[in-house]
Amino acid sequence: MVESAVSTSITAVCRACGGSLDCFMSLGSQPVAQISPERPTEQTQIRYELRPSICLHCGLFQLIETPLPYIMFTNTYPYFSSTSAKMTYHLQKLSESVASELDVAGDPFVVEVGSNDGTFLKLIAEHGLRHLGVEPAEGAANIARSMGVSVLVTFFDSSTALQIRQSHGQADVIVGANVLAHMPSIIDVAKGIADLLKDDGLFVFEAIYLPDLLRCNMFDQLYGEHVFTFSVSSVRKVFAKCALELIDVCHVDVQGGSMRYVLAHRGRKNVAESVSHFIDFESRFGLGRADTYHMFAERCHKIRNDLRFLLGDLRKRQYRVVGYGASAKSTTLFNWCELDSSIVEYVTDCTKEKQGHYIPGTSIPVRSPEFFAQDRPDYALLSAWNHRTEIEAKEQHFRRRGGKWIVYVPEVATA
Ligand code: DWN
Ligand code: ZN
Repeated sequence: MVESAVSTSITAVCRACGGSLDCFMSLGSQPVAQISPERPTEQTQIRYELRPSICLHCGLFQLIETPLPYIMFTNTYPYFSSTSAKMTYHLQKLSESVASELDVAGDPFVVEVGSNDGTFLKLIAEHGLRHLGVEPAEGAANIARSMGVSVLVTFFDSSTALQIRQSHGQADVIVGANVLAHMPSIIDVAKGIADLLKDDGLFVFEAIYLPDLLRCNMFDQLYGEHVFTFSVSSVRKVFAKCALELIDVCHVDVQGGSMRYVLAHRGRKNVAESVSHFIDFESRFGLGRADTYHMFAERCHKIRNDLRFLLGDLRKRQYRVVGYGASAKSTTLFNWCELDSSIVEYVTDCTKEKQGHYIPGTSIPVRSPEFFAQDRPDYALLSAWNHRTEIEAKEQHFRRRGGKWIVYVPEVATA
């Protein structure tokens, strides 16, 4: 793996198995997704070429080039799970199901990798269970700490795992929600998980599910943080390298379609039928065929053309268009589709840390929901489409006043 002077890592082979990669599309030069500058199109912004690829050997979907983790996950990283009621509810249900599996008498220990703002661990802490979050973004960690959650501010890897094992002992349960896909050194991370997990422990993580991303043309879920997009077959192969066995999977309806993976030390637990069910499904879906990815690329290019045509036509007809949701996804959307503030006037976002800044790489300002509520745009491009129900419920005034939403996955449509 080659690391450029400062900011990105580029791989010529699979990050997990060293197999050859089929790079099936490029979404061009991109800035770091969540670093929203205070001035438009700051040229100092670090950029990388967004090139998704598939490993023809182990089936791991991965980016060829990504910004280094310390550049993406800074102390002021502005994503917080609690900005979404749906995500908050989902993580609290996960927390309850983990807590219910634990034998409190045995003084269990729960570790969350990428604990963000403590939305998951808060309930574990409230149950009085021993726990530790591992989170590199100090801002998010301090929010968790303010709710009584213990957090180690660092990146999780095999050395952090050893440090925690020495200071706290091994873990009964290790959890990761939308974080394992963000860790380029995935084999070292898997080694750390295996080392930290008790012999009869469980490792539970959730990540965007590759067939969902492909089927729904979610090109905007591709950005530097999402180094990998997992499938059941690739997870089974990657973690088997550290003697971790995939024992159960469950599809969950978050982030546009995700999978919950449950792993244990090899041979320690029975393997549920769900694993072979999804392995068969993925084979029929065509995850092992190169043309699956090339057809995905063609569909995404059609979305890009259709969206640019629609927005250009609305502009010609003097309609006002804004965006809704300065998500990491919106960085890929606006940069790949080359949309600037002459086409999308601003983007609304409830995250205070994003308001007054700009969509990375663009001249598009981020404004508050209060600004959106008093404004009267004709169209709103929903770049947080995975929260559509929640957002439309919040913004009923927009449609009542004749406003229309524009969505673009799985295809361009106005509603
Ligand atoms: O994997 C990741 C997912 C879990 O979250 C991370 N790599 C980063 C992040 O991705 P994202 O930024 O695309 O996540 P969201 O949750 O789709 O972002 C939604 C954006 O919209 C946030 O900036 C918050 C904002 N929002 C809003 O303004 N009003 C969200 C909701 C629900 C709202 O009502
Ligand atoms: Zn591979």
